[in-house]
Amino acid sequence: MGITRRYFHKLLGTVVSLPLITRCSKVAQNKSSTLSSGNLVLSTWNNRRANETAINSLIKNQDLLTAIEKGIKTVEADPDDMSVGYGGRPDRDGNVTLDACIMDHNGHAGAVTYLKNYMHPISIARKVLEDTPHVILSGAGAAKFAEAQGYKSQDLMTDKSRKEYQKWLEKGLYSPKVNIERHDTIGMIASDRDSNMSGGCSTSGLSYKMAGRVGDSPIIGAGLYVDNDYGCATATGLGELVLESCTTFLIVELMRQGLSPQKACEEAIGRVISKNSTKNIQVGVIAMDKNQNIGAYSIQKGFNFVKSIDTETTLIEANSYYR
Ligand code: SD4
Repeated sequence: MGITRRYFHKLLGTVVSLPLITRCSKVAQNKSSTLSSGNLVLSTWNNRRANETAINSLIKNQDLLTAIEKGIKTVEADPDDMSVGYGGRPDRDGNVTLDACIMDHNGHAGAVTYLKNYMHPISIARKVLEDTPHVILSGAGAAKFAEAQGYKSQDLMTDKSRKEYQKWLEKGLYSPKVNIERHDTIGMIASDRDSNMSGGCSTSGLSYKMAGRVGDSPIIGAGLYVDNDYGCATATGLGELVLESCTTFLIVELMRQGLSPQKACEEAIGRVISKNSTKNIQVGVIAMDKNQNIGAYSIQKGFNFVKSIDTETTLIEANSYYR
């Protein structure tokens, strides 16, 4: 039997907490003052069903990872969401390749990248977290692991995505633009009634990307980051820009230094804008802190997200840099 992650962590021993700088400590000390009594789930874009599934799971007292996995699976199985799982647009070679990650409140993560033909990469990412000593499995190795875990590969193209792909092949041009990319990637962050936080992210990546391309979504600190003491964040949009600025790590780090989730999101998007030409590019982020305060921001108009508190789910338009 291999070394499982749990055992691996045991081998590493207990994590020693380091003293925090004064400004950070203040944030931590305040945490009980405005604490919400309930569960909170946020997801990028109008992923209402995913949110409702996740929050219902939390209401039933299921754990955060189960709630997140269940929520994200609804999108992965939805043929009408063409940025995630089944029905996701393929790469240039006609392969649907999937990226996903999940991160728990203990700061541990699992991810799969460039995984072909499995409907539920989020579940396989969770298995990587729970049953291996690793954080990321990629490509053929991830597929081998998925098979060993009992997952079955299947064709993830639908008639619609195949037709669109055939049409795209006529010109074969690739130039990502604002929302023309029709981003629908699901990044989900959640906090339970004990104020623990976790998150997950799943995507088929950019439509018609180069074969082998991996985006931000499965990369910890880029597409998703959770620090249970301070907050969590997830991103969507043109992954290359998110990867190059470690966007979600930055957001959480800024919250750790005392910024509100909203200000942290704005600062992180500002960082992307300051280093890139972003007139036609979309990146959107959402975040929450330990007190369940939330933030969201994007480069372009048109980014929205869903928020569920107990039984109420609302779609919210994020503010953006360009209006
Ligand atoms: C990627 N960030 O692979 C993803 C794309 C995305 O909705 O968010 N699409 O770059």
